[in-house]
Amino acid sequence: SGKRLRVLVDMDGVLADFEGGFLKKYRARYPDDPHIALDDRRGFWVSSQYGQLRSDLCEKAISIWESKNFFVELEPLPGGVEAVKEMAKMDDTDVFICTSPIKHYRHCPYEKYAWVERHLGHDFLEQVILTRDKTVITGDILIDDKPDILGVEPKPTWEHVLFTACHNKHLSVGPSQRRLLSWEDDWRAVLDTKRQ
Ligand code: BVP
Repeated sequence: SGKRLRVLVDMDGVLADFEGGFLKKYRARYPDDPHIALDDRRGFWVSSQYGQLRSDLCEKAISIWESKNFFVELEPLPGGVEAVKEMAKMDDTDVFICTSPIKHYRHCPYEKYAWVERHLGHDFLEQVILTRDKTVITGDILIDDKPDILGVEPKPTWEHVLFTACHNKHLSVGPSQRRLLSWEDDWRAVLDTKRQ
């Protein structure tokens, strides 16, 4: 009963293994340069931490996700595709994938659609929202691994549920911010708290 629940699910770091895919391709392309183990990742921006390690590594990091086939070849994170499919079948529930493309647009937007088609099916392309500003998208919940989601709307309609990732696991989040530790965590209970 009541209105439908609208769930926004981020892609990189929530459904697709951006960090793992980055590290694998970075090490293959720059075997003689230092890297940052996933356990040592801090901060959302991979490029910033690599730039702090050594200034030339910032642009080397960027070269990885600007390359053809980076986004489409990302592995699904455990349980994510299954959870989204199950969510989409629930009564009175609408699921959208809400993801920010990089501004180097040659490959990324195309490959994000191709990834969704490959892993969630052609019909799921209807559910894709590409936006650089998630605050203007309305929804009840946004499941996202980025700790600070800002944009032009100061009061977004959604509650941001922080999805745990290597770069945010040590952050102490405010008392009001909830976490999903992984797709094995109780995401159904999180959704139920938002139903009318
Ligand atoms: O498309 C991803 C990769 C890119 O930002 C987007 C994050 O989208 P959401 O997960 O918020 O939807 N990205 C870019 C950089 C550096 C750019 Br310079 C980075 O370090 N990490 C990162 O994810």
